[in-house]
Amino acid sequence: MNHPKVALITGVTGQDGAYLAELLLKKGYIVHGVKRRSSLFNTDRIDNLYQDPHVDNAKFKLHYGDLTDSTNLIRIIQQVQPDEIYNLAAMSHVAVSFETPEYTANADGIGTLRILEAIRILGLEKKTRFYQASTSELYGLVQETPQKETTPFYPRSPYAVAKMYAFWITVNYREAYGIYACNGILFNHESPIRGETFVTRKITRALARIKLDLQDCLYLGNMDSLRDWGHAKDYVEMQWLMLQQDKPEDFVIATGVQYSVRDFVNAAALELGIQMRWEGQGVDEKGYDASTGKCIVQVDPRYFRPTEVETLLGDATKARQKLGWTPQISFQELVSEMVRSDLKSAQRDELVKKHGFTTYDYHE
Ligand code: NDP
Ligand code: GDR
Repeated sequence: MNHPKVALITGVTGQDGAYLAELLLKKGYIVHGVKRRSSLFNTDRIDNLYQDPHVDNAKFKLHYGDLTDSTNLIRIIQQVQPDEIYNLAAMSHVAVSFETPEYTANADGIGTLRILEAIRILGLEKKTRFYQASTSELYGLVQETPQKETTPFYPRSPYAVAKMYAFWITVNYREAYGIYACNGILFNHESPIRGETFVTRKITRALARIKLDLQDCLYLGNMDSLRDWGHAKDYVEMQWLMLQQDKPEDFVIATGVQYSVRDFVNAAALELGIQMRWEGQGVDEKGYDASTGKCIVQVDPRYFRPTEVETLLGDATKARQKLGWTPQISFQELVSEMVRSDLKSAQRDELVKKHGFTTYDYHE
């Protein structure tokens, strides 16, 4: 009988980590995840996958760790002896990277080097395949539209610069040491478990709360920026596929369709039955609910970035041809799923606000 494959996921408590762990468990893998120590529980997204570590044969195991600690990474990789490592851990918020540039470089850039070095130090170059979570932010100030694997990079934030180091060190270790190492250059991907401060989730969460009178206004930054938004569930499938090929290569993963932040607001509002009407331009722009006349969206310059990535649009032809991949979930389905999920949470909060209690079956 074949032994089950063993995977190690850094960033397992994040959006992609949670979907990928679920996918790999379904495929029969033994999955190890690295989680950070936190003063509060930080495993919400993977609690559904939890397996009691006290029983034998648990298929999902967690280890404390951090990308800034190479001793810890070496020890975990030595213990786990993974067939595949998915390096998803990162300080992943572009705006926050301007506030914490040194930490971001350490975790997102050098952190990747630490894992690759651990593979070498432990002599696992021929055994362990490595996936690096690269990003469309590498294209930054875009040099070509749409962006594909050969489009030159021009990073525009400390986050993107750190990820650029991680991209090239992955390529270098592949070429220098023959490690099966790939970069997935993934364009933005979202879901109901997206972090609440990324723009899509911020919008769906706020509009759901505004709909139920739990919040008055949604403050946003650059409403004109254009993104190629896909669904995280689709994209983790690609991360796995990239490690199943005959030879390691880098791939762009994107939908090839672009929307603005304002389009996203409109789509979420439509889903909630809010009739958006827009006034003015730039920083003065306001969005009203036409049915009530209430101003519910305003631009707050505090959310502008020192250098912005105005437009991203991916060309995933290579992935389509070589990995046989096309995204399954449309933009409208993505928005609808996120809105429904956030409306449910808002309904729970509404009950607590009105009556001081909730019930489990309300609006299920
Ligand atoms: P999230 O921010 O949701 O998750 C990031 C994960 O990394 C969390 O588990 C977080 O832990 C962990 N983490 C952060 N810093 C460290 C550290 N120093 N050591 C160990 N773990 C750490 O990101 P996503 O799931 O959205 O993205 C996954 C990866 O893909 C990231 O590397 C991101 O940069 C990249 N990416 C994401 C895209 C997207 O659109 N989602 C597009 C392209 C690339 P904790 O839960 O404790 O905070
Ligand atoms: P991004 O995602 O920077 O593309 O990085 P984010 O959702 O943060 O921003 C997308 C665009 O929306 C604009 N924007 C706002 N953004 C946030 N967060 N909050 C706001 O209030 C707001 N108003 C407007 C931004 O300026 C930007 O143009 C994400 C992350 O997941 C990265 O880790 C990943 O590498 C890239 O996607 C691909």
